[in-house]
Amino acid sequence: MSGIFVTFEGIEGCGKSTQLNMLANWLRANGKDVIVTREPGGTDLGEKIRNLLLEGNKNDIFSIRAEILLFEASRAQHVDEKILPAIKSGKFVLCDRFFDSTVVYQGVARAIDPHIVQFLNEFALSGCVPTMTVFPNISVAESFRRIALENGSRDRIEQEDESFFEKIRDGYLELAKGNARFFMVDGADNAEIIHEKIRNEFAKRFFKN
Ligand code: Z5A
Repeated sequence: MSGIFVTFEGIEGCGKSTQLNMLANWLRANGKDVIVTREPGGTDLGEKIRNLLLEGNKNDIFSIRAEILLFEASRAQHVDEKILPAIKSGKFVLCDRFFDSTVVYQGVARAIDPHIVQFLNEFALSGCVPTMTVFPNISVAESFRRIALENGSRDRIEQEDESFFEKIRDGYLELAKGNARFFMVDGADNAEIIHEKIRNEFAKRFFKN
């Protein structure tokens, strides 16, 4: 038996976590065994790496090579310890961010050579590619508006300026173009409407019979 692996991607505040949790609740209500996880993180080691990556200030000296290797280290542990075993035992795995984040944040926005990003991703993934990727698309202005409403402190990467997040958004739009794995939804809609669209698409892809 083999499970289903779905990732949620997009710029900060686009509603990934909200939609992931709504989908998890719906699946559980339908008797499915669901695992909810996130990147960076998802394991004890991964959560320690997450703290290293997100604490501090955007002006701290943080080599972009060290940054990408830490994201990939977290991912390798996550795949081996949690994601692959769960998929093999038939569970539904829903993950908040995965390797597409590295493609756009480190590849597009930090301008690391895409061949190196691809090589490192493949090494960390060990063949573990998501079956579906949900992408709620919002404008950068809407992203900043939502984050400001939350009133919390911004992590090291969230402190980047608007032009950084414009590159991220463009990167995701480029990645999603013509890629059947992606399901892009208008993230500016009401959360319930978005959930209904995701649920319908999920049912179409995985509960055909
Ligand atoms: N990163 C990287 O660089 N490379 C990598 O390989 C990986 C990650 C894996 C992790 O942050 C950071 O690491 C991230 C990328 C980088 N940095 N940035 N920026 P994260 O994933 O933990 O956090 P985040 O990306 O910043 O997401 P978030 O702030 O948690 O937002 P979200 O999950 O997309 O949205 P949300 O929490 O569901 O909603 C945000 C707010 O909007 C909240 O108040 C909601 O109530 C509200 N909301 C949600 N949906 C709606 C709708 N439909 N309408 C109105 N308001 C809404």
